[in-house]
Formats: sequence, structure tokens, C-alpha cells
Amino acid sequence: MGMLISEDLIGSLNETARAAHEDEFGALGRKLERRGVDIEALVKRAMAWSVAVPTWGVGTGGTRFARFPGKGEPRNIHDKLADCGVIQQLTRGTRTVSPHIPWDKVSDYNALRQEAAQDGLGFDAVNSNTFQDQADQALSYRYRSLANARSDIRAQAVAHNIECIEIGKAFGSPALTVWIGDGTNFAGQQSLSGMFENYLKAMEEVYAALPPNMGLFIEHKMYEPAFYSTVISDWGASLMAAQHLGPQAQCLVDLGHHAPNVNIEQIVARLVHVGRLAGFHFNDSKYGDDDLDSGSVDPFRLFLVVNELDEAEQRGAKGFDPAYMIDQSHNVTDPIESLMASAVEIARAHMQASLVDRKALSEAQEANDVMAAHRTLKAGFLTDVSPILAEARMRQGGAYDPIAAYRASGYRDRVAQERPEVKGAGGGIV
Ligand code: PSV
Ligand code: MN
Ligand code: MN
Repeated sequence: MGMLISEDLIGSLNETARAAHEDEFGALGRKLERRGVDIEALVKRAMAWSVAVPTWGVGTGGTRFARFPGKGEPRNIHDKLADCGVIQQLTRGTRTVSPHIPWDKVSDYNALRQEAAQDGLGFDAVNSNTFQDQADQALSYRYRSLANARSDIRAQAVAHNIECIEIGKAFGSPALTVWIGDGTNFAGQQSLSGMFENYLKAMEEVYAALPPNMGLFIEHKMYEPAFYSTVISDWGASLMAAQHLGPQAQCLVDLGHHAPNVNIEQIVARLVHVGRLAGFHFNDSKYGDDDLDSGSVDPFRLFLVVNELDEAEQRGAKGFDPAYMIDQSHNVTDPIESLMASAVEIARAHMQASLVDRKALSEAQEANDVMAAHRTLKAGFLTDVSPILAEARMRQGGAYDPIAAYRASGYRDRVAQERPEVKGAGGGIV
């Protein structure tokens, strides 16, 4: 068991907040009752919700200019699991972690699965990494990986992905997520169609190694690290690849991987329609793949995306079973605090979306009553669902205020005594 938070501390902090919470929960319950909504059903729905934490998110991220490590940085996957365990213990809405290989490489993945289970954690999708070179690697990915013009480099990238599938089997992961940085920086550097064809051929081999119960999640990103062209730059290329490969291949949407102002909720609707929505990497952004905390820049956009997911779920869209994951980089906050705040914001969007009166909305849409439709949708967003989220956390043993409980616990100072300070100004991860 990792160095988690004292249950007595959580309990006593919750008791301190109890009277105010009950007052606010009661008032919200009465308000929702007037709308014909049962708060109890919403609490149950909130309790069932979970989003996966990225193992790479608990370390301090960085930009290509610098990385400023914090106190008590996790040294390895074991420390990362302990930190993820704290996030789950306090929020009760992050029951799985999404690992990245080889960043989380160990010799015994079955043992790691047991270790995670002791902290109340399971594994979500495994992420492969052919966007960097590793010390023990024979061939460089300088000119990229699965779409490389050289077949020996493509083969190395395929072998890595197949290894990740094996690791995923040991973890009980539902999927392998493949994001590649492949593309070009110069016009003429490579054949645009040739690169896509090379990618498809390589991915056919990866796909062939999947067990029947594992998905292959294709993650698109508009640009970066390649700045002239990117092989899987958008959901069109991603969907083409998924349809080419077969039914186990699906498209993963990372909220930061689009041009500014792109209507991401509509992309969600299209992928749901075609039964290929793999899931999400949640984060927020203002300019590009900023990897800021979910809901910190544009909570309404987060709501609109989650609303689309809720709508698909409520109407029982065929094959709809997306994986929800966070993908953020924390540069100026304690990553545990950022991840807890983000998990709460995503859960909030889920509750707000659950509050949308779908019947009233479709009636207003049918009548072409634009204002009624918009107000019906917005009523969900405008409801303060905090008491429902707090109730769902506390009923499961979590904290009324996860960040306050975390600060009161002194966890970071405690682990800092075991985890040596990391010095130096390296570039960050993407
Ligand atoms: C790439 O920008 C990305 O969103 C992919 O999901 C990577 O696996 C992750 O960030 C971490 O670099
Ligand atoms: Mn991502
Ligand atoms: Mn990204």
C-alpha cells in the first residue's frame, strides 16, 4: 500500500463540513424536485462515474523551454501509482490509470497490476511511445516511426506496439492507444500519401496482434512535433485508418489536438454516429495542445463535449462505450492537486449534462424553438451540482473537499522525505 491519506483525517474534515453540506444538498434536492428530477438517482450516477488518470500526469511536465520539478516528484511507476491512489482515495472518481510505455517499464507487469489493485486502482488503455528515442533502442525515430520511409524503422515501431499489447494483456487493459508524432517539417520532405500508406501497413501488423477483447485507439493531433504535415492530423485520417484496419480500431479524441475554434462536440457526434468513438483525453487549452487542467479555460466547451457523450449514452447509441482519460501537463501546480481538480471538473460536466432535460430539448428542437432549445441545454450547465459531487465522494469514503484534505494531510512533504529533489533544467515531455 502506498503512503495514502489517513481515513480518520478525511472523516473528521468531512464531519466539519457536514452541516453546511447537508443544507446545500437539501436545497439542491428541493430545487431539482421542482424540475421533476430525483437527486438520489443523480448521486448514484455520479458515484458510478470514473475517469482514468495518466501516469505521466503525476510528475511535473514541462515545455520545450524548461521543466521546473516540484517537491517529492515520483521517481518511478511505483511512486506514480501511490500518487494516483491518493487522487482516487480523495475524489473516488478515478478508478483507473493509463500507463505509458516505456516510461512505466518494469520487469513484472502482473506484479504491478497487484500493486495498483492495493491502492484501489485498475488499468485503462496502454499508451505506446514511438515519438522519442530510448537509450536501449537500435534505430532512431528522428525521421519518425510507423510512417517512416524505412521498413526496418517501421518494424521496430511495430514491435514496440506489439510489446505494449502484451503489457496491456497483463494489466487487463481494454485498449492500446497509438499516438505518433509522424509527419514532416518541410514541403517535399516525404510523400504525403506514401507516409499514410506506410502507416496503414504498419498498423495492420499491430492490429493483427490484438486479442479479441482489446481495442486499438488511434489518437489524432493536428500538428506538433511535425509542423508542415502530420500523418494522423485529424479525425478524418483517424477514421479512415480505423475503417481500414477493422472493427477493433477506433478514434480517440484529445481535446487539445484540434485547430482553435473547431467544433469538437460535433466531431464527437460524427464518431458516435459511425460507432468509432474510442474515448477521450480530457484537458483544456487556449491555443494548441496546451494540456491545461480540464475546465480551467473553457468549462462550457467541456460541458458541450460531455453533453454529446451523455446524449449518446441516454439514447443507447450502438457500440457506444468510450474510455475516459485525462491527458494533461502540470507545470506550475502540484500535479496531484491539478488532477483532482480536473477529475472533479469532468465529473461536474457529466452531472450538468445528466441534468439536461432531453425530452424538453428534443421537443424544442422539433418545434424549431431555438431559444427554448438553447435554454434547456444551458439549464444543465447553469446548475451548481457541487453538492451532488461532494455527496457522491463522501458516500464512497472520499473527501468533501479533496484539495483541502490533501493539503491538510501533508502527503507531499511526507513523500518528499523519501523522494530526492530532482534538479536541472531539462526540456519537458510533449
Ligand atoms: C500527444 O500530444 C499526447 O496527447 C499523446 O496522448 C501522448 O501519449 C501524450 O500526449 C503524452 O505525451
Ligand atoms: Mn493525448
Ligand atoms: Mn497531446
